[in-house]
Amino acid sequence: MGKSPRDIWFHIASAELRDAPLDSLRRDYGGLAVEPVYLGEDGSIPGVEPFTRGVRATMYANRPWTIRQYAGFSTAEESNRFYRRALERGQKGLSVAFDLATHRGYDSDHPRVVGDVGKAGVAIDSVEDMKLLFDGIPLDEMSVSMTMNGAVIPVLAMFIVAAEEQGVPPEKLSGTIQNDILKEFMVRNTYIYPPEPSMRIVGDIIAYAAEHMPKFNSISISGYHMHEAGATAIQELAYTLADGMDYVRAAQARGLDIDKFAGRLSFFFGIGMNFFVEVAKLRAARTLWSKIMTDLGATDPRSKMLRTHCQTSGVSLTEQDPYNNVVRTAYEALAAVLGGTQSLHTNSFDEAIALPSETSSRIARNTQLILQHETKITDVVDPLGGSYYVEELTRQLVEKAQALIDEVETQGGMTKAVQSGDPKLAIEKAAAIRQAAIDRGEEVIVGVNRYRLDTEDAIETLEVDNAKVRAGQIARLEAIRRTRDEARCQSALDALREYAAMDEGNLLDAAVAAARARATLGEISQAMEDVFGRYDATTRVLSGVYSQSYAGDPQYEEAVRRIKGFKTSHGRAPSVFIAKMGQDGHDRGAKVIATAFADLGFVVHMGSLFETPHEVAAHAEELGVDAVGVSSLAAGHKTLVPELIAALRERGLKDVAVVVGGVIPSTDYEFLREAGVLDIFGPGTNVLDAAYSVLNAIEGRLSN
Ligand code: 3CP
Repeated sequence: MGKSPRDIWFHIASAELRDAPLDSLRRDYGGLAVEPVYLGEDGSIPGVEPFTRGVRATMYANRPWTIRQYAGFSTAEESNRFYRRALERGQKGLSVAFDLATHRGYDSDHPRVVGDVGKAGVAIDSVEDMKLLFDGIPLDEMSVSMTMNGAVIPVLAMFIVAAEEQGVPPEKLSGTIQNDILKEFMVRNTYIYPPEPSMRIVGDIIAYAAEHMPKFNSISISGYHMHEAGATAIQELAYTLADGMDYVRAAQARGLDIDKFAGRLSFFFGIGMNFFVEVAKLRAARTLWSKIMTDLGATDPRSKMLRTHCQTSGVSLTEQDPYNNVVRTAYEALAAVLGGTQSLHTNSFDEAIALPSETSSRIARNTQLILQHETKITDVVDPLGGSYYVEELTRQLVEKAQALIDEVETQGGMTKAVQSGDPKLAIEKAAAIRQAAIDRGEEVIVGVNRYRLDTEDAIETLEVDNAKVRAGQIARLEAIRRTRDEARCQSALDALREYAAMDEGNLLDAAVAAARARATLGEISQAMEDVFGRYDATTRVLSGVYSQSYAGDPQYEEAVRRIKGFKTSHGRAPSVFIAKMGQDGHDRGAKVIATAFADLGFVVHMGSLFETPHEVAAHAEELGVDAVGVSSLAAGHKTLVPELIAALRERGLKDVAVVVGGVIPSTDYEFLREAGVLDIFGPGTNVLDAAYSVLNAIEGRLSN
């Protein structure tokens, strides 16, 4: 007779429990007897392929998920202080946020990153910075996640060398490197090199980790950023898993045995407000991945486990009535946990406005601590398993995501699909449809399009003195360049360049040697850029989504009429240049605005990503636009916007209206207005309101 599901579960659970008796997991809630698991008739068992009910038999009953808050700002010393405090107060793992200069492979003294250094994460230029970042944090004990994709080679190399100089060899390092470049081309935009060499880098890291870092997760295949860019649950699932398939194939193509590396592939999903869909999404992801890996040749069950980190949704946070965000984040965290995540970041309530403050970070961390210690939800494995609704949603997500994966596969896989730009456009379309539903009030956001407060109280926010951080980084860079053995450093960089050019040798190996010789992050990146080149993406803007969503809407039609009126009186349509400056690649908002404005009748020019204020001013002059709309989500606005206005004035373009949208603390509004900005649109701005404002500004300027 075959083993019963309970026997199978018991066998795996016992191994997970090591010597502890199973009874230790049983609970008594005041006379109510509670088992750690409830098994149904469908044969689905937690800890057993296809892992729909979770990758562990005992899940949180034996070990709760890792509370892993993503953080980093200003200098390595400041971030280190923040980490140590968080660890003292209940956080369990680290997750490093790097600044955008670091992401894009620039040292802090590079002229293109003046507004970015230390802003949306910590500035890391060399091993010396990396050592300060982990000062007093034993890297053989603490698992460290690093969100890095573009400059992944120098950052991981510096991490390895910093650990080495702490006395910790690579085989003892535990943690995760994001190393997921495909989604960067789709949504997050912190790529450096073109797709092909970027895929080689991913493969080199997987290979290096498989050989030298057995406890380290070599990739975090991320749907989160697609979710944030507006992807539907089906798109997030399908594109993420399809990315994973390409990474597996890339590693296999270099001769690696799938079961040697697949156990260290990990995932990352975003968790939004559609509670049960988000729970089902994680269950569906595990189900699909297990099958995908079987098809790709995996035999070890560990290779088929989809282990994931989750983050509550940043775009679900609102600038208006921001304490509502505490509630939103708590529900999202609950969905992530009921979906069976391994690790979780809960957002701080002020993240739609600024960098999290000390208080908001504590509330975010405590949201998870309260779930783990007070709610008892960790006592029972997959408590929603068997719910008719959740099982049906899981089934549909599996089926529909599989259909979309098949579509991508017929195009030749994700590396090819990404180059066609189609998945990016599909996500942008979903984002525009959702934004239109919010603007029309069909989708309710409490405190924004319903139950809005008459007056909003300003909340305390954290600000980084970017000029000070940059000056400090530049001083440290100068000291490193002065004191290092220059010949050794240059020959290590030459070797790296050669590995890149010859398409052989492991780039991470060569970068570790360069990092030891105190080559900087910018120099290591540049050595590879000399061979691979820097990728310049073409920007495509959708049309028609807004006009379709608003068909028959009187307010929309009134706006279209006004723009037609403008055309009649001026003999041309009003024109706008949408600018993204600095290294901030978050372009969802910019794309939504571009799409909507174009549908309304504006002539819209979408700038490239990563421009300097002077480049934007030059385009504005060349194109003769009436207005420049700046989209800023990475806190560079106070440096970059005044520079843009000065650059426009230098060119004699004093009539070009400048408006700013994105994540701007209300305390900066006055500063920006004084600098010459005509209007500011925070998160939650209705697109039609923004269009009227821009049109009024343009007409005001033209009639003066
Ligand atoms: C877990 N373990 C167990 C059990 N559960 N053992 C017995 N019984 C159980 N029930 C074991 C595991 O096998 C593992 O050991 C160890 O405990 C740790 O558990 P884990 O589940 O692997 O958890 P963790 O180490 O936290 O790793 C989680 C994953 C990792 C695998 C998801 O990749 C990760 O931490 N990712 C985080 C990614 C991240 O922070 N990203 C930030 C993005 P073994 O290892 O020995 O098996 S922030 C981006 C923000 C937006 C932006 O981009 O700007």
